Amino acid sequence: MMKPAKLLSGFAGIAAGLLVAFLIFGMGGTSDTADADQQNKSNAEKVYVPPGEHDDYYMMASGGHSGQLFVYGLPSMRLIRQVPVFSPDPATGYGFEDESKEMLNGYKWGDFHHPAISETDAEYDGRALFATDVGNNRAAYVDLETFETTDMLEIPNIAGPHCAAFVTPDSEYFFLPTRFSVPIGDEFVGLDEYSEKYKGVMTAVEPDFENEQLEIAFQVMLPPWSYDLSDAGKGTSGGWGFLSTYNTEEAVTNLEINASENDRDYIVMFNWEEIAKEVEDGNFEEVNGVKMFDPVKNPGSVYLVPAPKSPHGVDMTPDGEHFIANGKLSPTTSMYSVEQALEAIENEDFQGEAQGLPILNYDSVIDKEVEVGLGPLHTQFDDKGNAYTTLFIDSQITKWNLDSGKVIDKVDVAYSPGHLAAVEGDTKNPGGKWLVSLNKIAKDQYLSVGPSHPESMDLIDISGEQMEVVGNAPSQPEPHYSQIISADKIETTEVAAKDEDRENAVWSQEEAHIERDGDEVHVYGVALRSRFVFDAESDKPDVVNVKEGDTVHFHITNIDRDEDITHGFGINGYNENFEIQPGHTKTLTVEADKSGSFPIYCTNFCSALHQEMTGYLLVEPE
Ligand code: CUK
Ligand code: CUA
Repeated sequence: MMKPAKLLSGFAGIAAGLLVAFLIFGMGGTSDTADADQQNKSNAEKVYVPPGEHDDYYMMASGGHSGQLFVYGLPSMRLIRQVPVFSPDPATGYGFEDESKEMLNGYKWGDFHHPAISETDAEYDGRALFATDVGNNRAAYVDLETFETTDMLEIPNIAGPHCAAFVTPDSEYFFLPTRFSVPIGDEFVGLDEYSEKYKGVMTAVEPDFENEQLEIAFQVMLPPWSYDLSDAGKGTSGGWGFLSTYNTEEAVTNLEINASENDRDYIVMFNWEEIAKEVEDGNFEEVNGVKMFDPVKNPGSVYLVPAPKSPHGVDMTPDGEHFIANGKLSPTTSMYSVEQALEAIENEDFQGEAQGLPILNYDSVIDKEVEVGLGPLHTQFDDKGNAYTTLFIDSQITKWNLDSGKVIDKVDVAYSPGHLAAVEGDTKNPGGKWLVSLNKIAKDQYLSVGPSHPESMDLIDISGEQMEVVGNAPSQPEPHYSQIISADKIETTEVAAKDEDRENAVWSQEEAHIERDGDEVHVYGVALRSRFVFDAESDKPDVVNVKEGDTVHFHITNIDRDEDITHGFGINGYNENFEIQPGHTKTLTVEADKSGSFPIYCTNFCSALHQEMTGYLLVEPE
């Protein structure tokens, strides 16, 4: 230790001393830069997942108007998979091969806003994810063992189920209230009768986990307002659902101005357990084959709570004792007490009614108003009694305490956050480790691919007192919402079970054959590394001969039963392609309306001889 001191003697020592002093006092920026570098390094370590290792969480992000689901790993923010839900996908052949084509039923797009993971006892259970389509009024079941869409429901009597999906604590139902109001029934009604004849409709969908299917249980007729966001009660508020409304002005045009006149809109509180009982007792009318419940004719299950101007998100606290409404045009967020609301209902403590529904007295129900900042949209929670609210206008996240209502911290995000998602954030036990800000605008964040830039997301460490932005990544359009589930709750199927009785399946090369019935041709083929076998008897087993005008059904089984050995099936010049996962059977129906020689080839690189995995479709002219 003495050596350096010795070196600092005499003139050299003075010069070195000056240099040190200069470095410390003269160039304050250098130590700032060093601090920032150190900070970046330690942040990078927090989110670094080494090659071959896995993330701790799955983030299931909705793809908005792409109609798809995007699966990211956290904390790395790596995009792991795009799962087609409401729109066709040429890579997997979703919407091309028969089964998914039938499910999509001709729809070209969907608008997927809010994913909901199934729950058991108010915790994500990792069985399924429910998706809703604002664009074309559908709901879908995504199986989380295979990450495939297994069922699609087209829902009548509704327009734009934006205020969805929220799942009840034991996945009895998930609810789809609508953004738009439309006339009930098939009769045409003009906008001059909007207030009387148009209705917002909420649909209760019942999942069937065994068959991975969905069914409409009932619908509830609501006033002609816009329903924006929702959440399910749990604990004290179990059995209840909460929706935010705007346009209670009932404007039919120029909503930007006309739907922002009232100082207050409402949170709709409804007792779904009670409504389900009423429906069971026959208190409904059938509309287009669905049981429609009218809460005005059957009072006692739907109530209104005044909320700050044009509320957007409504979120239940993890203990189910409070609900929080964010008024997007107000600088405050309102926190209500469930206990007080139930008491007000009990005592008929009403301040009036709207469209035949009682309005609870605001002062009796409000717990506190919190000054969070400008443009509050959505709120999430941690495991320490704190809430996190996005501020769209301020481009910030506010952390505030649920008990005290005090703002603890604010952090900048890039830019204009809509939703935010905390790990296990909608459950009764939020994880408290990470929060992702889902930003609407990326501007200068990445290499420009202008004029259209991606959306962006910030990863925020919320384990400490202060929030810390530790990562940022572009995201796929458009991340309205996501839910983040602990990776150990997801158990995937790697290879489909060999089912000897499966319709249209052929389990060996020797059994591959072609059947003809008039102009219907059925090819029972197999795909394996690295060939197609369509007809074992033929000296050219990978060639299919048909006549112009025939309908060809390719039933192809992937008999490679190894993890991740997927084969593709593309027909050159016929505009068809699909994938077959290991152990699966898929059917593609092709109208052979064009004569000629069309190469068939495997489109998914599967082996060293993948390029050799080919065949021909020969269509003889009429
Ligand atoms: S909405 Cu609030 S920011 Cu569709 Cu959930 Cu997008
Ligand atoms: Cu099979 Cu490439």
